[in-house]
Amino acid sequence: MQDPTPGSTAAEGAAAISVAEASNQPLVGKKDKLEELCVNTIRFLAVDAVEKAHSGHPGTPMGMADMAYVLWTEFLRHDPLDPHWKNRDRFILSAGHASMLIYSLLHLTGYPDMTMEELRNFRQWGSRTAGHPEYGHASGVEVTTGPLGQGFAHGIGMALGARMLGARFNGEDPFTPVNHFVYSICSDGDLMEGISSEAASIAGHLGLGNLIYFYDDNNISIEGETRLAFSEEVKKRFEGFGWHVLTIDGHDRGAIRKAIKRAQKETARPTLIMARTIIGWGSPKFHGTARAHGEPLGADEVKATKAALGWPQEPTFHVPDEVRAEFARKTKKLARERKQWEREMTAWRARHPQLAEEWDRYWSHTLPEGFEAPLLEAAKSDKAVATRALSGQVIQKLASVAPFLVGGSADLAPSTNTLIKEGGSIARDKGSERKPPGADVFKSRNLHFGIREHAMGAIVNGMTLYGSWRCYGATFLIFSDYMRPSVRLAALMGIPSIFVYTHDSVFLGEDGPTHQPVEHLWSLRLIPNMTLFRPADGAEVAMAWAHAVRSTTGPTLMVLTRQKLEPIQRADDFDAQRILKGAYVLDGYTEGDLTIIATGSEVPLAVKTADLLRGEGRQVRVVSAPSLDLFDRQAQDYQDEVLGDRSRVVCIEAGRSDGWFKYVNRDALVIGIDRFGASAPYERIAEELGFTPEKVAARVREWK
Ligand SMILES: Cc1ncc(C[n+]2csc(CCOP(=O)(O)OP(=O)(O)O)c2C)c(N)n1
Repeated sequence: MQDPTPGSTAAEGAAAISVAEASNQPLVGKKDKLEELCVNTIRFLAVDAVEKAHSGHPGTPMGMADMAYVLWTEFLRHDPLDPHWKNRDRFILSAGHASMLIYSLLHLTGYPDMTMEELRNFRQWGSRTAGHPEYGHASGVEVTTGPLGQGFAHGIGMALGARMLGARFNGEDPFTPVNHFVYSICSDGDLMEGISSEAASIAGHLGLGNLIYFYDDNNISIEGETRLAFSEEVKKRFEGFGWHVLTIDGHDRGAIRKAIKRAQKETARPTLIMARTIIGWGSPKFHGTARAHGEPLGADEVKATKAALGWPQEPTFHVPDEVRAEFARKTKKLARERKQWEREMTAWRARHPQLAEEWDRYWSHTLPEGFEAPLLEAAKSDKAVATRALSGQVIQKLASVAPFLVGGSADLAPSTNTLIKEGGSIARDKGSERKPPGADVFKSRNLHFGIREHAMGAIVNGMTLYGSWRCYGATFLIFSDYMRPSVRLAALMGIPSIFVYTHDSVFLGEDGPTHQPVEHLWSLRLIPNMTLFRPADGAEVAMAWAHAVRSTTGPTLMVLTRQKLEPIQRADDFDAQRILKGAYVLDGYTEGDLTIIATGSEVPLAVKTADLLRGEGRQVRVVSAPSLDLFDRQAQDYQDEVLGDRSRVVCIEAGRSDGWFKYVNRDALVIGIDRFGASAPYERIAEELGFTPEKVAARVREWK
């Protein structure tokens, strides 16, 4: 290999390690040469794919290639032929813009669906090689990354999931079914984003020693050197969080190996390996510069880089035979561990049949036949009750039949009613502030996210992605804003995370407009592929939870009241499955010249208003719409039947009105709240904003 000639570079000072210096690989011996060839293959697959797509990020994979190579060929326990192996190490490329790095690794290690054709189709319509790695597109991509910081925090959910599962199944037996690591490569951007601090803080607090993160410390982001905006001492910061921090030259493969080994031995703290690297490593002109970050190198520079690293100019997407053989050899070795695990697992099952049954239940999320009935029973009430309280009752019942259901709140559990009674707390042991919790603590079911909604969203997703859990995170609806990026990712990935949002409207009262959601219902409903429930009574709450735990294709959002709601009178033979149509005619009046449709706390209001109007001789039907997302998925005929004449509909919901016009004509009456709320007792707010039966009835009379 020739040393590339460092050309003019904007990177000075700390960033300006020369390529020759950074390579630091005395090229003696066959092994080193072969290794160098393997690492350069990763680099040039990225370079060529970005060049062909005319878009992408070549410099970061070029800089990360050494760490990725060592990790993926010597440490990461995975089997491309069984990508869902339960005890595999999880790998997260948090710096999702460097996606060609993971695609190259998946290809070279032999994931059957990551063909050369896919690499050639990088960033093209229908390919598995999306611009940023997308969960479900390519096996081996454990989580969708791209919004910086998210992958970092999702990985912490996975590590927590692993510790919790281990606490349940790694017993006295010498064989421990769960003993893998969670690895990630993250970047400056990941560490700058606030979510990583929240998540790192929890990981340090809980002593998640099964986490090994690489920080690609290359001093470069889009606008130039990171020193423009980032000068904190990352090492001290993470040590402050309680992490074990190592610093290495990220191009020194020997140092990388040593660091991973040290990290694996550190069981009481998560490890951050700060790896100093050079972005665009190998590019004579652009290495160490922001220019290498987010655009193709360009034909001339590709040529120069290939020449500098002794790489053939043609063909593009070149994988030397010996490289292919080397990856195959090393992957086969790592994959052996899977087979060994399977064998030991079979023996373990025979020794512990009951535990094995439980293990299967966790992974299949099996629920007893007819499990909804006790939920419905638990949520029955003939008194006024807040839906958050009903939800709390349902959670207890559900938790008793679904051991895989766990969750927590961002320091609001007494208000969100999400604590699993007798579920214990995942927290540090009392009296040992700096000592990580003992293994037993992870047997508990209640998570305490602290006041960290951003991380909570991502951790719930990480737990869900892990595979054995159904996990919820709870806070006030207003603070869903603080976790929206993760909620969106859950929907995009199509995973069944559960988000519980209480204090769902201005009717939370005295806390005032900072705490009163107005735009949130519609804002959340705009996210595709998720199901928002705003239940009106116990039956709807129970069915919402039943939907949430059964879902496999997207997140469920539970939106619940703080205030008490009058119970809804239901016929004895009411079929609760109707609730899952999303909207249904509530009372017996199937004919009616007016339809009032409402959600959650406005359903009892609709019922009372209808009574008033019926007293005046009008035909009125009431429709309860606990989930407009489910309603949207019903056949057109059903939707037409429920809504009736779309000019003769009154919609009532304590939130922005705009979205309702999707269901009704412009001349329909939509009673919403198109202003911020106010601080006052909720009865007064209802009076002022016109949310009383008398005021609604008056609006109806005025209208038609
Ligand atoms: C939340 C978020 N904000 C902004 C971006 C756009 N973006 C993509 S990469 C990047 C800079 C990243 O710099 P760094 O993390 O150091 O990556 P490197 O330059 O090393 O590739 C930015 C701002 C993003 N992907 N996510």
